[in-house]
Amino acid sequence: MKFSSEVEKLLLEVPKPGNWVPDEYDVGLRDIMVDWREAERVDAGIIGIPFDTAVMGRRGCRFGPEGVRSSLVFSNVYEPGIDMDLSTGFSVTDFGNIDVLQTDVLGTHERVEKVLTEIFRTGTTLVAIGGDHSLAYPDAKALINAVKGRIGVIMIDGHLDVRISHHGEVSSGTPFRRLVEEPERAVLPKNLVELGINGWLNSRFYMDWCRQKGITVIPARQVHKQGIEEVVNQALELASDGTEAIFLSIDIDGLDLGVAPGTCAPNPGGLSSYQALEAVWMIAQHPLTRGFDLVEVAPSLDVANLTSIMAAAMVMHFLGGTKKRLDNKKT
Ligand SMILES: [Mn+2]
Repeated sequence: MKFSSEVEKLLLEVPKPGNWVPDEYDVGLRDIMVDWREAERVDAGIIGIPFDTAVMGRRGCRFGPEGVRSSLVFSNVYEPGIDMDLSTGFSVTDFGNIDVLQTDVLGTHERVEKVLTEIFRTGTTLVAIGGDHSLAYPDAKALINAVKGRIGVIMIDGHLDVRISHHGEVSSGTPFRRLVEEPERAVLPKNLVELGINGWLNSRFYMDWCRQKGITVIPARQVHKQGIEEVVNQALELASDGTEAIFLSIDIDGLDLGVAPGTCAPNPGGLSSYQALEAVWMIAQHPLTRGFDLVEVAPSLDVANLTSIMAAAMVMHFLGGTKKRLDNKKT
């Protein structure tokens, strides 16, 4: 693949997976994933954004790409439950990590938007592994640039992330307010669905703002009572209403702290691993879905790698759903 020289300079070398003694009948993601520099064209790709300077609390998710990748590359490419095999008729690449600016939030966002815009323009379905949640703004903005129209956004998170924030500074708590107030108004409030909001983590002030704007908030408790399938179908209907593409953004703290302890703000009562995987699987298959960012995985705060393993499984389900979407398009 080829990009502008500016973007190629911003893509760091693709990390090599560690040593492993495989069962020769297994096919792992490491066996089918190619370096973007050697790829002709690809169906899907992953990219890492090692940046956590916008986190207000405990940092560490700049090591998210490293943690998630190390679980991800050793995943087998077959899953019996969804009966998905990525080893045939599906091309996937690793774009490596973006050369971020460690202490400059907006400067980093500018780089991220530039790189992701060019990748989305190739038609590649992209998974961006963060990094903190402030990145959802440039990540989704890149998709807006590529489709030149309105997009729908489904986010899974413990927090509303529509803060004005301290003195109005950009933080990991502000991306969805920024998206709704984005200059081109490419994300209408009616096309934004916040799923899994939960816990004693949010303010009434921001909940009222979401309601006044017309943003749909589906708390985790409602997901548990109503069932994941019903709420995801509802979310997809809203996000696809009059839009060109759908972007999925998952803050790992939208999942229960039992399955995602390794994050800045672990969340009791969040989504179960099954609910999260099913949501990703369903959303990835929607004809409009083009991008996914998975953020706030902090390996240094993790317990026995659980959070990285959980995150890697969601990426695999997203890749599986993407293959299914592309297969559906062919038939
Ligand atoms: Mn968040």
